Amino acid sequence: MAAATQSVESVTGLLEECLSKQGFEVHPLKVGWYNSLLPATLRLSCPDDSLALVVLSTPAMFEQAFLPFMEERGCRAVTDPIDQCVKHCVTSAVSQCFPGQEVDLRFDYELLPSRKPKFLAQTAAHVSGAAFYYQQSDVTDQPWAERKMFGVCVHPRFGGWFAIRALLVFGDVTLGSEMVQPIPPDCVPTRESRIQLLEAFNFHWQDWSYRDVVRPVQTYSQKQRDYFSTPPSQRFDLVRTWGFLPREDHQPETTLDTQNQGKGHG
Ligand code: B12
Repeated sequence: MAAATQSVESVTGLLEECLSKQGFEVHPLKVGWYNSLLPATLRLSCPDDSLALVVLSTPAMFEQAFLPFMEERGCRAVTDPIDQCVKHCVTSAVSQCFPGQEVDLRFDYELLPSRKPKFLAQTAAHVSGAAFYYQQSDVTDQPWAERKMFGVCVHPRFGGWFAIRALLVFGDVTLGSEMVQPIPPDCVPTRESRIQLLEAFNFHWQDWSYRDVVRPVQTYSQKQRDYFSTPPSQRFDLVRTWGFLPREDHQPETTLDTQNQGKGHG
């Protein structure tokens, strides 16, 4: 497909058509919006007017993509099963929608040789307008003294019941200057609610209360909650109890530079 004929709407729409059926959302952004916030070591190396798409998983991904993936492929005790599934869905969608086109795919769990993340998922989600990234600096008169508080994105429809999975960079699709950067909905507007959100995310993330900071339209099913509440090392045993049998007859994954964060980000 010739790059010159592609508009942001056509690229986003094509991928969305494939991935929305599997419980993913796709949001476009201009690389420059992302790069302008980051130090050189974390910036993307393509031109600032290039198109990128950030891919989020919604609560439906578990039933619409993950369980069918496990059914079809069995569980493979190599890398995290959710990561394998997301990679499979995104890679297949990209080769189906953009055959022969060069697309730089980056997943949330991948690291650069410098051990830094291949992309900052929350910054990308914020600049695309998909989910507001609440950071320590968004709280005036902070109550935490010198302590570092990790920031968290809140989706206007799913609250914290989603994850940011991938960034697709189209170095040969150039966006015009008329494309305006969207502002993500500020659904946690007060100082008190932001403090509550950041404290829940940093001090009690295991109870998942941070996910309900806004009333979500959909949350994770009981099965999905059981899955993510299980420590990553025991998830293979859990999925076996659901009837998914292990398969060892596969080729190992080819991305040797990838590494799980060990937390099993859900
Ligand atoms: C490393 C990592 C961790 C580490 C360190 C956390 C951290 N934030 O540094 C640990 C292991 C502790 C961790 C834990 C968790 N994590 Co984690 N983690 C990551 C990971 C892989 C990279 C984050 C990172 O290193 N950032 C680097 C730091 C320096 O970035 P930063 O603080 O945002 O700073 C940048 C911005 O401020 C930017 N910037 C500057 N100015 C401005 C201005 C604006 C407007 C903006 C937008 C940006 C911006 O510049 C800075 C860099 O120079 C991301 C996935 C990814 N690839 O991004 C998931 C991720 C952040 N984790 C996530 C989650 C859910 C968790 C857990 C709840 C675990 C879980 N299983 O669910 C816990 C919660 C935290 C806790 N209490 O422990 C989710 C968060 C989703 C969300 N809604 O925001 C992510 C995005 C993964 C995902 N797939 O969705 N995590």
